[in-house]
Amino acid sequence: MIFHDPLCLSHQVPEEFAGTAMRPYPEVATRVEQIINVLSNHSLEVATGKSMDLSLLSEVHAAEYVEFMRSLPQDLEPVAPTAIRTAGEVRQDSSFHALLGHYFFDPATPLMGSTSQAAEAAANISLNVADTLLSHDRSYGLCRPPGHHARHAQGGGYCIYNNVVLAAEYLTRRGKTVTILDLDYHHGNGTQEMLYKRSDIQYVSLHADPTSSYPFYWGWRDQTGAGEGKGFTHNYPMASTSSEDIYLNTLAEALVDVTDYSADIVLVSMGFDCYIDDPIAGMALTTDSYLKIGELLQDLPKVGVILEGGYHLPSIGNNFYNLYRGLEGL
Ligand code: OKP
Ligand code: ZN
Repeated sequence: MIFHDPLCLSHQVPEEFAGTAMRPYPEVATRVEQIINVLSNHSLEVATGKSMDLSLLSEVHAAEYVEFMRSLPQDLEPVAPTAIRTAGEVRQDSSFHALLGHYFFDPATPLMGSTSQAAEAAANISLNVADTLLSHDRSYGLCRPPGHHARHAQGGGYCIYNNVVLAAEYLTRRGKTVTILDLDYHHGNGTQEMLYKRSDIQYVSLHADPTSSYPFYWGWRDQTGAGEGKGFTHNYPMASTSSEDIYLNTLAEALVDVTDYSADIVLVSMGFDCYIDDPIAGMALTTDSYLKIGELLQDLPKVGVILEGGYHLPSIGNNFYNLYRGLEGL
């Protein structure tokens, strides 16, 4: 099953702050539309799925953060935080801008009136993917906005809710062990942090070297988990310009961790931004590489794919389809 919700397309912010000037926002609705186009050209249908119980959202995330998102006015024009609260406090009567800097860790993640609805639709898709995996071997979610940077009580990095952690939590509550395999170019700092002390969800990530790539402060090789979770986080930082060879060899290495852990279900936090022409990244995967990645994952018994980044248009459509082909053995 491939899930999509038109509400995910309603979050459309025009630009982000890029150091000295604004630039067009790369996380556009067209990304998902192009995936759907390619899928429908191959006669593959996407479904909206069921309305799932979203109360889990306020457990995985701080209830007050979810409440803040729900309180945004429907007609809010795109706006990003101006100051990030790295210290100090917000108070009861703190202004909207004060709260924005409190609930976001990144000045480049604008919000607008439809953002909360879009983010809940993405979360709902992710829960549909998880639920489907209880009875099927494969499931895909065209989630947007993405999720892997989102923290327990903060958004950032284009992410509002951590879709993949939500799916993983849904599954562990039904007795399953889960691996999250994060193949986005950027490290999933939110995912890592939310699972760092847990042993029932393994986190394995391939990503660009944090010394030079966003999110800069996480994803080091020696971050391997803490307490109960010691040994259940595996980071594979790579040169930010890595070739297909380096990428696939590193993936083969990381898959040893995955098979050693032998989770009931593998959720792939799937970004397509390692693609050679991605406008905000720098690696060199091709459309063919995604077929190879799918094939490398083909023997895993149960796999769910949750969309994260990937900003080159229109290649994202064919890249998604090739991953699908590899995973399905088509
Ligand atoms: C989201 B996902 C790059 C600035 C990056 C935020 C990137 C968020 C990526 N020069 N700003 O992991 O694809
Ligand atoms: Zn990314």
